Amino acid sequence: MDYLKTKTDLQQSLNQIIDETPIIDIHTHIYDTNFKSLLLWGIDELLTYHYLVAELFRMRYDLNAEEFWALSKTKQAELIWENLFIKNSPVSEACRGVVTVMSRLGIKNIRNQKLDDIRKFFSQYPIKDYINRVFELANVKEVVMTNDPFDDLERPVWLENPKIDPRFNAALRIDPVLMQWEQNACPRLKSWGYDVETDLSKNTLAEIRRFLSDWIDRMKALYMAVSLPPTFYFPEESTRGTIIKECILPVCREKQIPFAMMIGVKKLINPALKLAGDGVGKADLNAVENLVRMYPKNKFLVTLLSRENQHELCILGRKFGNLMIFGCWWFLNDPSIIEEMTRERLELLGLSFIPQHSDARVLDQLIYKWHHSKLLFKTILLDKYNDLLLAGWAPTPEEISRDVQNLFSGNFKKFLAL
Ligand code: RAT
Ligand code: ZN
Repeated sequence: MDYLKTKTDLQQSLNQIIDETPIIDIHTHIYDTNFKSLLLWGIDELLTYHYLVAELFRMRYDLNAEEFWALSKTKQAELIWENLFIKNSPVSEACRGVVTVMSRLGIKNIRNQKLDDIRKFFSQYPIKDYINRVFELANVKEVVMTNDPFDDLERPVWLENPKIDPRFNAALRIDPVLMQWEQNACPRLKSWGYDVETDLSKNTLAEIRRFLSDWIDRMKALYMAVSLPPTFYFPEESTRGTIIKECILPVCREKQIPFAMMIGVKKLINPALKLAGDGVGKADLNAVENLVRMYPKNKFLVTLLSRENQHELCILGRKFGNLMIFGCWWFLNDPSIIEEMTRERLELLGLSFIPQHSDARVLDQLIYKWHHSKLLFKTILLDKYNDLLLAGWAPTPEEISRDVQNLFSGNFKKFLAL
């Protein structure tokens, strides 16, 4: 056996394994080419990412939001470039991300480039080649999209039975069913031929189940997903509570797919900023505890937006095998917090979690989100294996490779197969 007996040996082996192990990115907002304009890529999309829009309004408090939104995308991108990259150093994680993407694509001397020249660089690629290039650079072998049947651009694509690129898996996103039943989901289901009423009669609940099943089958969805506010509770005598109990959970059981809950978003605390206007709040984890205990035959994928919830979530994870903790979501996807959360999870959960997802909204972001996280995983795992070495356990490269594979794809696949 080839045991790794020094920190230097561990480091060499680990760095290579982390670079070479392909990833399944379990939550993104990117699409395959069938979805046409929904697939975002290139420099203008990178610069107008909503994380950067929020940062622009800090630097330019004088800017009127309506005037900003009325500008063309190229003008918005120029404003962000000028204010967040030229007039100030781009040190925030989202700004650094844009720089990493450009560097790793081979753009030299980024700071002295004209945006128009960078645009030309991106436009040299046919989109299919560009997808391959990005997947290769990020070493991502598959992604899971976020698929919303209530989206008027997305829904018609699915209805034409598209042949989806096998690297792009689907997840059925159902926020309107749980968050806006009366005013939005109910009338729309009705218009699509489901016999539903706003009251939740037996028949309406059966029709909601039929709707969910139809769309899981149509999309071949790997899981059903929702984003929930910090006030989310379960069990609850409410429309949301009833639909979860009577529709979501039974359909997930029948289809043997997980229910993914992303909890902690305070939607539109600053409405003028649109997608960039959401905030965060601490969730009540009794809700998750009740769900995983009351429904042992259901599988739950959970990520929480509040840093303050993370330790409690790990403890819950130790008690319930039907709970799979994933990712450092959105406001947590920053080096200092990824570092803290990943160490905490390794210490409390061993290797039984999914350390990261990208949440990429722009294809190219796969490059930086994974590059930055992998840099951190190299340091964190080196510490963990070295501590183990000092305790008297020398791992082999094969064992490290097995562990990293589980973190990067295996844990997700095994959880789906349960
Ligand atoms: O991270 C984000 O980009 C957010 O805007 C949301 O998309 C969030 O991840 C979600 O899926 O609701
Ligand atoms: Zn997301």
